[in-house]
Amino acid sequence: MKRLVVVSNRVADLRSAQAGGLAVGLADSLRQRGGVWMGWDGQTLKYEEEPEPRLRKVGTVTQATIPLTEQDYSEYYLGFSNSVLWPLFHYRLDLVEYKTTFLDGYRRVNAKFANALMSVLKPDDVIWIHDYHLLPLASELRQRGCKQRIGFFLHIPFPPPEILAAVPRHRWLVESLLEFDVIGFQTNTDLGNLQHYVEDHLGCRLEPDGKIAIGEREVIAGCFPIGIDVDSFVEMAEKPSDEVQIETQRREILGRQQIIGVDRLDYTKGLPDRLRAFARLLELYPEMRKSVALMQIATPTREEVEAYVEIRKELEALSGAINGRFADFNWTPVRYIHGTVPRDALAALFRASQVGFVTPLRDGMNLVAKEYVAAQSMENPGVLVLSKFAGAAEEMHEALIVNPYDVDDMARNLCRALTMPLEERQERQRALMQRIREHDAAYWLNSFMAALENGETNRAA
Ligand code: GDG
Repeated sequence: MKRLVVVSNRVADLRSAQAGGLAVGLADSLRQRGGVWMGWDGQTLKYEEEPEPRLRKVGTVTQATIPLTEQDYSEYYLGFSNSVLWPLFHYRLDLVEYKTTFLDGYRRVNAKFANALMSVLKPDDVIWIHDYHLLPLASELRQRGCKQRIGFFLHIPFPPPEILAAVPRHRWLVESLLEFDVIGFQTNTDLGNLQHYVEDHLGCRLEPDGKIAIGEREVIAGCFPIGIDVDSFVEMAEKPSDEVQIETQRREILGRQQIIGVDRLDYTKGLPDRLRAFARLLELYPEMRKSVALMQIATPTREEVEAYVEIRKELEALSGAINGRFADFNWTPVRYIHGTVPRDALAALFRASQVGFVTPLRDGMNLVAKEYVAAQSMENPGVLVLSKFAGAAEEMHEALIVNPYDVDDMARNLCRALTMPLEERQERQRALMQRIREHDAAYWLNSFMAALENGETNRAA
């Protein structure tokens, strides 16, 4: 087997629990196969230096990390990646903030990654690059003479051509993307969006097997839905800590149900309307008051970007207002936690909650939806209420699928979930569990590697 070299903006700490889908999905997959993982070490230097990657072995994986400068951080990371590409790829043109220096920084850091990577590569390696920070990296590597096969996986949505056309230099971005040998997306919708763009804007031809023909070259573009390590999540869910057990028993004695939401605090996750939907539930169904509470864990992220400061303020105000309006001396309707919870506690909390409430406005996949299902017991499973705009909705049909912009629709489905008969819950759980087991982390890794190493076209989704 060839050595696998993975590259992403950050390298996750493989020994500790992480918040963030890329870290979770990749760590689960890479631990199994072993290899090299290269990325930024999270340090910012005041002055430019051409960095040598720092190597560190953790189990089967060698981590290779480089620092960035403060200017890189502001232009490449906060700027082009998170103030242009992130909002735009999530269809949020209103939140895009563009400056010319952002694009310069983006290109400079991709060149820096390419230089560092060239110093660790061996001729027989196979390279797998991740996410929107590194769209032009294959092109940079090819310019430096890299001959190895290079794959790319986009964890976030790929927007329709009319939206993509709003990014400055969008044509250059997509042409750079086509320098990869394999391009992977989460859903068929994302794949279709790239196909439309390359046909309409670049005049490329699509082969009957889905490959994109560019002159003499062929690029595989496919759908590879990311999954989780189901067994390890089940194991964590089955072993609740004393603290979680006591809290669950207290609720059971009081006859109270719990709705749970867990997200990075990001404007794409639909959090304000999720809270409004919960308030609407209490308005529409007064009998639910005191018998249900919402626990929302919102993990801080990208706090230097203005849009994230705004969403935090909005959520704090909303949860305060809902509690002010409905709370009683012995019942708090919303428990809003702005912080990070250990992964095993998260699994146990999912199992102890009767509804998993996952309502992004747009999401590449959404691993929380899969984790909530993995955590349920077959004897008494909870119900997943899932946004139709999460990539996960393409596979998880047995969830209650909602429109995250429609507060009434979400409230009605919350009520349906909270009152659903056991038999129906079990039927849905059985089907969902089977699906997340079929498309788990190992399947994702293996199907992508089959395309990258052997040129197999993926027909999974
Ligand atoms: C991107 C795409 C795609 C969250 N809070 C805590 C915590 N988490 C964990 C969750 C889950 C992960 O972080 C979040 O993953 P998601 O998939 O929901 O979302 P993104 O971070 O936006 O991920 C997404 C993903 O990449 C993978 O391709 O699915 O669409 O946007 O695993 O459990 N983990 C811990 N404490 C927390 O407080 N331990």
